[in-house]
Amino acid sequence: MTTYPQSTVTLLFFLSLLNVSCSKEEQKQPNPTTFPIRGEVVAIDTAKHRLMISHEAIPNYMDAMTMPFKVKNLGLLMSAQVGDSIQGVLAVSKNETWLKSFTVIGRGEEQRKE
Ligand SMILES: [Cu+2]
Repeated sequence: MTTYPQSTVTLLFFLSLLNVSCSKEEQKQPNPTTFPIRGEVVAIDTAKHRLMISHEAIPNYMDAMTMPFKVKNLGLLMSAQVGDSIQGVLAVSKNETWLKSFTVIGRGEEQRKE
């Protein structure tokens, strides 16, 4: 059996730690494609981290429709209210699609009454 010097073993150990700290997703998809998106929030599902959005057509990606979008950042998700108009950036990787960022550009009926 071959024995390795202690320094080599230590180096390999740290390299393996580095590897674990990078998610598989990031390794496979370092640069997700992004598309601008505009739409209205129809429903909010904080448990599943999803916003149901009635979105306008996204050139070169999809037609206008109502569908759920994953929002990874819970704080961002909570910044929206049902009825809000939002404008943001949709990220699309090989394995997933998610709403990377957005800003509320108009408050819905419910909020305007208050
Ligand atoms: Cu869609």
